Amino acid sequence: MLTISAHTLPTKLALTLIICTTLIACGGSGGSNAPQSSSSSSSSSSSSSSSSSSSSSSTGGSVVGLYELADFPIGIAVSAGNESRSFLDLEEKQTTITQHFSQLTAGNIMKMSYLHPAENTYAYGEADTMINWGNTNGLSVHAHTLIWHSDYQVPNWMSSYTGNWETMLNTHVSEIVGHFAGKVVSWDVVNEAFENTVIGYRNSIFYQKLGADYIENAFSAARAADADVELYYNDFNLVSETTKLNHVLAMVDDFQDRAIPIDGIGFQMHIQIDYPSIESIRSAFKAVVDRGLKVKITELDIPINNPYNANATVYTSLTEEAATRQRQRYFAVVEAYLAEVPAAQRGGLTIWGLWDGDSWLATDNDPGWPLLFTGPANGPYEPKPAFYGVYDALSAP
Ligand code: 9MR
Repeated sequence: MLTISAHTLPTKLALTLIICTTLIACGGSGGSNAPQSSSSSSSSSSSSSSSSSSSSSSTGGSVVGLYELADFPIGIAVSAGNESRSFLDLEEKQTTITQHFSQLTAGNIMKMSYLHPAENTYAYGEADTMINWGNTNGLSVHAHTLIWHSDYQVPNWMSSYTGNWETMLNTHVSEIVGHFAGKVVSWDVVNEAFENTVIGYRNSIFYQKLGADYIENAFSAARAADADVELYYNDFNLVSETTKLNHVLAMVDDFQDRAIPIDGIGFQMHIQIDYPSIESIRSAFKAVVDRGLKVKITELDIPINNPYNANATVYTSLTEEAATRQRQRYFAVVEAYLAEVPAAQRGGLTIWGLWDGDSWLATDNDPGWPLLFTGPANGPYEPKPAFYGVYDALSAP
């Protein structure tokens, strides 16, 4: 499984050699030497700040970059631009990102309201800076997202637009995709267009204006603006809500019948530690694979508490038990991905944030602990047992 895409190879290997001597110990190959103990990462908090050698981690194991274990992009969602905690302001974040990831997604700054703040104004500066950093450091960019109903993401000028909506949205898509052509490898073209229930299409402002046509229009306009970029439909609950998945699959079937361009489905996967079942996850992946599309896990995070399960153990800290369960859950998700999705259809795996304190799920009452790394806020960031869950799954023969 140790395959690195040609365009990332030289820079990434060089960076790994430099960085792994200062962050955590590096091994020469494969994942068989990944630390196996769930406590392995928590006890190594001093090693990253003080170590300048490539000596072993606390358990005697050693690791290579996650991305080196995969034949598909291993992505990370980042804060950038003027957002607080931008990775571009924090070298420690850059260090961990370049060591383990081969793809960036902007957690926010490539959404509609950021890129298109007024009808005739596009604001590309922050995204360009982020993308240039990625491309300079050997990371590709998955772009998120051209059309999303969310109230605070639809720009105000658009919400109150009184002109021709079809023309306006086509211009929005083609202008933005055109600008980033050749700089990003894939787009979430439309995000969250369906309800979980039999209702089907979400009654978004776009749906109210144009009916379901806005979705296919966006895919066609994106393809016209960039012949090479991969085009994804992205949504949540696709691994847990069969009704919703079926809406998406019906759309895919219809697109394929009518030659509307679409390359893959983005499974957000903001999932729970105990829900949904791995069988449900596998069968959702398989349904998309069977249609010949790519499967991309676009926003994976797994908090240790499931607020929807009244019978679940409630963890008030990242105990060894919770960390071990989380590690096993991450392992199972990645294992399912590798088992169900043939190599040619793997669009990649993106984790929705670098370290626990950065997560959208973290609140004062419940930090969630959903990600692969732990803080302090300014780093250095230490891999959690969850990290080794991903690592082990990617390393498995
Ligand atoms: O993580 C993102 C958070 O910082 C933003 O405040 C929020 C609203 O823009 O969006 C979050 O990311 C969402 C993503 O764009 C779409 N899928 C759900 C994600 C979590 O809410």
